[in-house]
Amino acid sequence: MRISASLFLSLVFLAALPAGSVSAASGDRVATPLPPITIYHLEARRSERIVWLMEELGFPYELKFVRGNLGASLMQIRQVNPGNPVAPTVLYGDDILVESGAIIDVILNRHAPDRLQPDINSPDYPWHQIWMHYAEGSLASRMGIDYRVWQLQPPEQRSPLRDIQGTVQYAEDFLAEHPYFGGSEFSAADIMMHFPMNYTFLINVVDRTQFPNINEWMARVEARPAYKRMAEVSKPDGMPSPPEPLPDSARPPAR
Ligand SMILES: N[C@@H](CCC(=O)N[C@@H](CS)C(=O)NCC(=O)O)C(=O)O
Repeated sequence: MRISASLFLSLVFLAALPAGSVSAASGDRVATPLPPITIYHLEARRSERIVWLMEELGFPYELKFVRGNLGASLMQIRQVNPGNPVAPTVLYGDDILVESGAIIDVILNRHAPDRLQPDINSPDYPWHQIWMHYAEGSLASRMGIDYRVWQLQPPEQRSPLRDIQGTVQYAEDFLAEHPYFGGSEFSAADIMMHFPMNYTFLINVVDRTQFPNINEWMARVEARPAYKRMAEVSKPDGMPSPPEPLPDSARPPAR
């Protein structure tokens, strides 16, 4: 079989790509080589999203945390990122990256543009974007506010404003029609949604038995080999210092 000169050159180029880079992506986006990545981590906290992403992609990374000691892990983060010591803090070459959604976007768009996100022109793409942002912008923020407020003073009636119940219900309704937050396929939006969804159930700000689609989705994504590898390396003992669940009686009554 004859191989044309340009095909031959492409094959040589692909073979020479360094670890962490991929071939030309969909459209005209081309992956660039991945710089060294170090993930500063707190066990079973948001930084697990980046570990999970790297495991899904099969990309190399170094993981820094002190097993079973969130305070000591946070001290490590403070040393590299004193101005904003949060997890994830990611050393990306010489740069320090924060905000899990932004970190995921940088890694995917630069180094794996054809992975873990629907094609930009597909019907799934707007939904993928919505859930990428909903995870922190709506779900995590309402979960945190309602938990703290209801802990201090259990409400006698439900607020007419959107609260965590409606915020989770919206996700439940979406999953009645779609298998993943990425739409028809697993995407980085599922990685973004998992942490706040799991935490919402853990702190008992909603009754998780009311959300069968979310429970089923959670079991399905947690069965992924990359999730299991992430759990093994980044939370070998589960969650240290878990938050105290809200008593059922501290949730507002149904409308
Ligand atoms: N929106 C940020 C939130 C980062 C964040 O608050 N991380 C928590 C862990 S889940 C943290 O580092 N907390 C330590 C602290 O607040 O001192 C992201 O998505 O990365």
